[in-house]
Amino acid sequence: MENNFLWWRDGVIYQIYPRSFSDSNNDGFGDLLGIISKLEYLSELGVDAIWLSPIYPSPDKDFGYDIADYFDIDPRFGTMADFDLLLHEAHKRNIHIVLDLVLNHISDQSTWFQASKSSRDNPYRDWFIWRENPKGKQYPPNNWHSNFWGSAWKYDKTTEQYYYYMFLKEEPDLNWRNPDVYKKMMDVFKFWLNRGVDGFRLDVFNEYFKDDQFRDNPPKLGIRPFEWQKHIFDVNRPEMMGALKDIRAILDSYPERYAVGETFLATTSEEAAKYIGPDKLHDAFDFTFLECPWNSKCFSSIITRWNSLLSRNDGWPNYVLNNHDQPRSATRYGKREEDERMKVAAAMLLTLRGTPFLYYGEEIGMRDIKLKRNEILDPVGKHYWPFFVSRDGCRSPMQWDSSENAGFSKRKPWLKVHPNYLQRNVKNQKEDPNSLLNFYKNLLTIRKTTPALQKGSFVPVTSNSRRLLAYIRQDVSQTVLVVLNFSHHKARLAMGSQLRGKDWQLLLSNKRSLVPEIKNNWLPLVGDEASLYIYKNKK
Ligand code: TEU
Repeated sequence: MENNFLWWRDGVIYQIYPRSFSDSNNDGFGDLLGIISKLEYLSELGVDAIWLSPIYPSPDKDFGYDIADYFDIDPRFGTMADFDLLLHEAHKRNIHIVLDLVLNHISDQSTWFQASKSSRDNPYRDWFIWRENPKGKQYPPNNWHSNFWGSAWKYDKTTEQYYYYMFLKEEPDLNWRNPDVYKKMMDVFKFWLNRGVDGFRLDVFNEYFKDDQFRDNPPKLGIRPFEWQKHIFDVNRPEMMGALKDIRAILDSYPERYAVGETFLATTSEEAAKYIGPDKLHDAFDFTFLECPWNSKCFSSIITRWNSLLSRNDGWPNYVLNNHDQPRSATRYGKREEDERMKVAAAMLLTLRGTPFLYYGEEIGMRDIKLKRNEILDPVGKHYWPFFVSRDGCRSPMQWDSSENAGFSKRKPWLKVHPNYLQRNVKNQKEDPNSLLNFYKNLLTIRKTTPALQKGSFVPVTSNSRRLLAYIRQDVSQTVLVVLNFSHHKARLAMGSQLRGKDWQLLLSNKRSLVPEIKNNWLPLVGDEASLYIYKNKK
């Protein structure tokens, strides 16, 4: 490992959905002690950090994203002592802890909101956004829409005003313009940093501030009502930049701390990039990657754009193929139970110039569970059934082995296990040298021991191919060539002048064990091949 290895830049971050990872007390619900019991697994896998989806007390209307108290742990996950133990045990293994902070909104059951709604002159009243429409109480204050469904305004009979919410009505938005709220939010960061937390994933951070005049959003064409307006007044307000600066100053007052933002409604890489920089966030997610069909051209154009955008502001890219809100990549791209495409995807994710984010179970190719209507738990899935696939699909319990409930718990889990767990599980894949899990493990090891794959430059080799994606990662001492075949058919790569006549060694491949014969400067590939070659630069 290089001396100046920086965990969040050169390492790999693994997202855990804690209620679905490992259940230590067999109540059907994953917990912190469960995560601790799997740290050895994560350390062997080779990840440098884990991001935990929310573990704070929550009435669970939005599965933990409706937090009731930012300064505590939900008893279903354990205690603050368990959390401190997790920090200690993780740090012992060089695994960093990233917490999910949902500071745009809070649960309607929080003491803050309960106080705020109790009367118009309660000291907490202004902690939330209360408004009315001069035309009368039957009219919401403006045309803003909730991202989930319906108007973003909920009328409260007791005090005869509307409050604002972007997601569920049980998730009222905090008023970041109120100085006490602002200070409290900064205290949340300090509280967890002082405990030893290494970083944060900021849920919909670019939604913290809304237009101070509450102007109507202009109309536009779209599929669902939320898209019938341009979200210019309810999101991405300029005041955000000041808040990011303050957050960054707090983080920078501790060594090696990190924040990655979930850029809400960022439909282009440009929008995400503007929040990254030395006095802003270390990183912001670019979700365009997650939306690519299985087509190398799509990935390639995003990679090129993201690299060039971030080189302008010294930003560092990150790449993600899965999270807790989207159907899993193995479900989107995988053919039945086959994992060859998943190996190509893994080889891409783990060799790009940027921080890779993995999502639990991705390393064993977990597929989404299918739910009957009465099994759906996700409020968004319930509301839009059958037009929208519920987010429950990608949140099913981790498949550890073939014992009952996939070794996740001895009790019936809170959400059902995928029936393929009998074959598809960690234990089986550990034993199979050709498994997806071992492929991920090898990639992680290679990434860790090959400096060119961490900070090395990125040079595309292919640009306009639908089938092939090839690129070079290079530093002063080594050059790695990554060749990925997105098709099922054989293909060949033209070895241009920069690739010719080198003494290539095979680093890793899912399809071959030796460097193939390069005839007339064509490198052959079989279908679904992912291969990494290396040569040592002459000094
Ligand atoms: O997600 C914000 C967001 O963009 C999603 O609401 C997305 O539109 C939706 O999941 C449809 O795919 C964050 C969290 O990741 C999500 O789990 C929460 O439900 C949401 O914020 C509210 O906190």
